[in-house]
Amino acid sequence: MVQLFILLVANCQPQLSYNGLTTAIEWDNYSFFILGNRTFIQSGEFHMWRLPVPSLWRDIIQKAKAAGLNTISVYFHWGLINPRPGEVDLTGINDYQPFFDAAKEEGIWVIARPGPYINSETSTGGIPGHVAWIPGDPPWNLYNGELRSNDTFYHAAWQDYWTGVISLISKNQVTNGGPVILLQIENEYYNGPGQNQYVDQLRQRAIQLGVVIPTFVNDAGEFDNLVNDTDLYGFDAYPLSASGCGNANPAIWPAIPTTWRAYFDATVPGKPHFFPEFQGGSADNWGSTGGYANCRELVGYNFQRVFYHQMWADGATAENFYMFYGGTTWSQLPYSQGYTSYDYGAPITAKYGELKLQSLFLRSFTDFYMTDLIKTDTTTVPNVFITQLQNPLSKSSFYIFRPNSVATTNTTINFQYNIGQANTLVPQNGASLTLLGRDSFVIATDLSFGTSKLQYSTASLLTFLELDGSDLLVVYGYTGMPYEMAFELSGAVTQIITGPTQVTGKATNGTYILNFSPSTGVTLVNLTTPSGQDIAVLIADYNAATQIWQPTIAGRGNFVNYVGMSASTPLIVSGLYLVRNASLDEQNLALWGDVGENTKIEIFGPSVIASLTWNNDLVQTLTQTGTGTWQAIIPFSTPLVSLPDLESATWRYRDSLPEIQPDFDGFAMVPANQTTTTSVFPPYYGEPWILYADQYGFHAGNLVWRGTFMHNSSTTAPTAINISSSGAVNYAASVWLNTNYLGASDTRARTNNNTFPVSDESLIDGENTVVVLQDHMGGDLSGQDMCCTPGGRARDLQQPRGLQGYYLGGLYGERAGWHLPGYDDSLWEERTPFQGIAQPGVGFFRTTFQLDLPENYDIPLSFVFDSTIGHYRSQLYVNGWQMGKRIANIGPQTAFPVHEGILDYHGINTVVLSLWALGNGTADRAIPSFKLVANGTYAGGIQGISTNNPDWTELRGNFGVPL
Ligand code: IPT
Repeated sequence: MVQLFILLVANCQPQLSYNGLTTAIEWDNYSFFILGNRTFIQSGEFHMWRLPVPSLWRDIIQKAKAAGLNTISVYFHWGLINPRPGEVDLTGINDYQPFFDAAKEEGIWVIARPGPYINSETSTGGIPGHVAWIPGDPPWNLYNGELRSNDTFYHAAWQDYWTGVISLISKNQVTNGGPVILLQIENEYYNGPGQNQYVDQLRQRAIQLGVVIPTFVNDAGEFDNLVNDTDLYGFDAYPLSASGCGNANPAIWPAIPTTWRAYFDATVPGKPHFFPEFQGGSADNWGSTGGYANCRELVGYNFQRVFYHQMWADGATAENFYMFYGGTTWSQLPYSQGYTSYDYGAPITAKYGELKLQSLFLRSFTDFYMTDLIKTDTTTVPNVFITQLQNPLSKSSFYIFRPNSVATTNTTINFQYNIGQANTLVPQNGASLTLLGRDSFVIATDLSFGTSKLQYSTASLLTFLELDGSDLLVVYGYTGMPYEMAFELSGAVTQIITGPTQVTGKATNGTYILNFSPSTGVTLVNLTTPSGQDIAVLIADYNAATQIWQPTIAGRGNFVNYVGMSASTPLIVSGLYLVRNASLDEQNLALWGDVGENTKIEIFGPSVIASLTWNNDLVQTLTQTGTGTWQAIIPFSTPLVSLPDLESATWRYRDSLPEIQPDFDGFAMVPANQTTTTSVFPPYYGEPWILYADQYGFHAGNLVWRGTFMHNSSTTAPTAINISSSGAVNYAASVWLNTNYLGASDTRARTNNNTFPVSDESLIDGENTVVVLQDHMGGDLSGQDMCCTPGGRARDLQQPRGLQGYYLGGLYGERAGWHLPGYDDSLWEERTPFQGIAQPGVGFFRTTFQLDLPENYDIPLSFVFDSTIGHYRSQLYVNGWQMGKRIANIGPQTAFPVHEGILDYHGINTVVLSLWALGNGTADRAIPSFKLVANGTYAGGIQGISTNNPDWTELRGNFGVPL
């Protein structure tokens, strides 16, 4: 007896590992432990910098929490935080303290991923231009110098950023009462000379700055990189490929990987199976044909079921979906191939329901956090791949079913299978289990919930809760498909069914078996025995299940809203669009959330509830049903949403290419007069000047080059102008000589060499002006275009011999601040972008409008361009923020979401469009149409969103810039 007792204790308290700095985060080979609790880290990726409205960060956090996630993983952006040498800015949109505070308050852990390099489809992977262009030795590494190594120049370059960002993260560690549990070092990096040392330098400096939580790396795949350079190791998996999903064929899936478990076991024995990034959607590229709609289909619900379950089958207990909410890669933040939207086909815009079903299951059934692989079986049922996992302590098993190969994913397979301790062939009633093509499901057996015992359920488990002394198990299945559940229940069972689903029950030898095929909606089955055993089962069809919410109720002490800490989950709400939060105060249940129509809800909660408030208003319709649940109607009234018609609005216009005029005064341009470069791409011609924009501090966006040369009747007339330009893929360049448009270079190549013939008439006696307007599409990413193709990195722009001097600047309108609110355009010509401009060039168009949208609603808005093809590029500025870049001849993005906070929903808004006409046709010189549209109307949302839109006076006026 004594021996047995010791054995049990040893079993319950496994040997945990920690990093020697804190036991707040520990692990064993099964999972992580957070503050002593075995935890399945179920995380979603979110980039605050892709949602530049700090008051909205809580919105994403609440939606993650409501989806059942317990963690959010975040990248930080070096370039935004450290835009210039010596300047570290953690204020305004870079002040992440409100994010950490909100995460803590809502009960969400945070995985911090500050890079320094982050990839992430952002220019140069987040490395600021001033660093990407530091001098170095000839490149053996990613960029110009020895970036991302222990090189001394680079080492000096990351100090300021790292000190700033790590100090902030350190302050918010779980050991300091904050939400941060893990710190990622670098991103998808490799073993290599100087690289392991670099990773160690980053880690050591972080520790010096107070980091005690474990550090980890994310390998780009099963590549054995940096395995023991930090405390923990994970690898990223994008089984359907990670970019350009807009061109992918959603019907084609590659093989379902089966190597994950063996790789983890071999590579990091004794450590949890951790996916720091697992495909949650996909990025898309300029010129894709299907856009994000295609991504949502490719990486859709079926993918979530088959591949996420496969991750579980491979023993994963820490998974982060990249992205949970994608957002907007606004301004010039995209890398050269990415367009403005980073929608990513992420779950917050699609697939939220399935993610929630999986996450609530994981949150509720802790037996799943510690399992051994019992078997994989590909022979018993032809074409079905079956994995059995079992908890070594409770002996609960989880059988995961999926198609054996992608070849059979269009076939429906019906079968029976032996499961559980009792090795029961299920379903026992002679019906079948059904695997529907691209699908996967999990059958749990021998599972305790509360004081009850489930022998098995072929219906999927969602959650359970204790309801006034009885255990309520919530399950779901597809409408019309047969399911079977067996409970340990002895004695005569009384069964009461409330709801649309037909349920039959049968008692045999201490087992009570339920059979049903879900009808639409929810059905409550109450089972009671004379001995007072009570089990309730709530059966939902799949769609109804996605509308079930289980908000947390705060506990006491610290970490009050964390499941697994002191928060409780004593109720579920069925039928709503979104439940963000709940509190149970004496007898009042308060719910907060969003609703888009009058909605009938049902609440399964403790009997103390006597009243209900929804978004702080008393719900009058609350009634208690015969079974003790509550029903109510959550009212929705359609508000008046009036949006301006931008097509009939007054727009003011001004030419934004005065540089082509002979008397142009050089306003706000810098001389491009450097004569040396550390670039490995030598200039082709045009010595002595080096015309690489990055050398002058211009790392992105529209660039204007202006050069002059002398000509008169005694000099030989040039016959052509040669321009070698480079701006990364998808860039374009337009060329003018003395106000004459010579033409454009727009091939989607990284670099172009063009010869523009010059006629005698276009030359003038005296000073001649050459102007080149080009796009710098942003830096490339590692592993892609990093080396050895001119233009991938060096944006050279080289002009003909004989030019005497060059000047460089962004668009005139940007230099002058025409995109900013408060700029006085009253004397400008009245002209609309639909009228456009008279010849190839650049125009700025401004309009303002008042918004007065109803309070207490969430009304997402987008600016939508016509999808008609023209040969123009346009940037959209909303209240000074550049929120979109449209390339009409490349696409695909036409709709540009702009959040409240950038838009003032209760005030004046300034919208500005730049129009760069690259062709001379009518369609090239005008924007066909441009509208402001609402993408939905929900009562609820996040209230009190503050706007922070500095105006012209603040941003330009103080610097003495003329109007
Ligand atoms: C992975 C990067 O770590 C991440 O930043 C992002 O770029 C993602 O890809 C694609 O959206 S790299 C992975 C494809 C191996």
